[in-house]
Amino acid sequence: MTDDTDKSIVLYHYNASPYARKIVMYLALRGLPYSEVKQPVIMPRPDLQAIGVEYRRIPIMAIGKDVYCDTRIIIQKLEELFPNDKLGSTTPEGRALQKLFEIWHTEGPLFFRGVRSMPTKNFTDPAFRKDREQMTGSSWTAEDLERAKPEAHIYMRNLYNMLENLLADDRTWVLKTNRPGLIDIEASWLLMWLRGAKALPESLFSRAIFPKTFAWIERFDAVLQSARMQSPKPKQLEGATAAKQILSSSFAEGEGGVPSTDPQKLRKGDHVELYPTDSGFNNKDHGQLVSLTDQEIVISLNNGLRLHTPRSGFRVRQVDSKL
Ligand SMILES: N[C@@H](CCC(=O)N[C@@H](CS)C(=O)NCC(=O)O)C(=O)O
Repeated sequence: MTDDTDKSIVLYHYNASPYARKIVMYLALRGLPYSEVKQPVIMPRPDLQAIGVEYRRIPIMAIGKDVYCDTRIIIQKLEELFPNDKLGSTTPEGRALQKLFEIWHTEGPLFFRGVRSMPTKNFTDPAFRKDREQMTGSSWTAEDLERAKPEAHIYMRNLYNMLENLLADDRTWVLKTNRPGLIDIEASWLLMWLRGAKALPESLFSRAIFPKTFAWIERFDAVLQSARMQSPKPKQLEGATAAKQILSSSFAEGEGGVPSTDPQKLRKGDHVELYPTDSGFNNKDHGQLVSLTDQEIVISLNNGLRLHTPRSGFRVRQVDSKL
């Protein structure tokens, strides 16, 4: 049987995005070839309009005609669609801990507190502040950012404390594997970003206070750097070229369905809107419902692309078909 699915990976992102860096780390550790379409740090993003996507958060990944929004679904699909030598844990406890780190960072309070731990001077551009206020629905004034820092530092200390505890027995990687796994990414990407920006004060986050965590991050960084040197360099694509390539490719995965047992009682083909509920909620995508599971929502856009999001942290609901 021939496999006519299209597995070319296109990543829409910008370098400063910690979420995008998480995916770039993953792709480097896997040595997977990909193209990238660099995005501005604020809206508008015409390259996304060119593929009919309203969702505004970064990163977004296309594989063939399937478009994945949110790092949780991006990593899940990279694991499923490229299963040889994948990074996810193979033990039940490992998978559970990996998931909990993901939830704590992405659905839980950590990411937002990580951003609040960044130096306020990094966010002085008025256009940037306005853009992020639209995206998060919260204030980004210098006074409010400063006021939020002590509380944010406590959240970050809780992460360091948790890691210091886990690494106390001198294990090299979080799940005692012989190379870093997905969990090492899930547990470190936010800290790596803060470390790169020298964001956290030495008085609260020093090598003396958290020796094991500092050593683990340095080890991981060294492995990542060497993986980056060995991986294929990402191919740079213009938005128009990427759109043409994506729109004319085939689907990366088969079409699922909508079970009659789903608590929302939606049906395949329903006209729906789809948007994240934690941030970026003003940007809503519309389309026909293709598939629903506990983990995933898939809709078909007008241009034929299929848009995938995680189920948690997103809302899908039926709208008037004339919309
Ligand atoms: N839960 C999402 C969050 C993504 C997110 O918040 N990304 C930030 C950049 S790190 C963003 O989109 N910021 C606003 C923007 O770039 O428009 C994920 O896992 O991908």
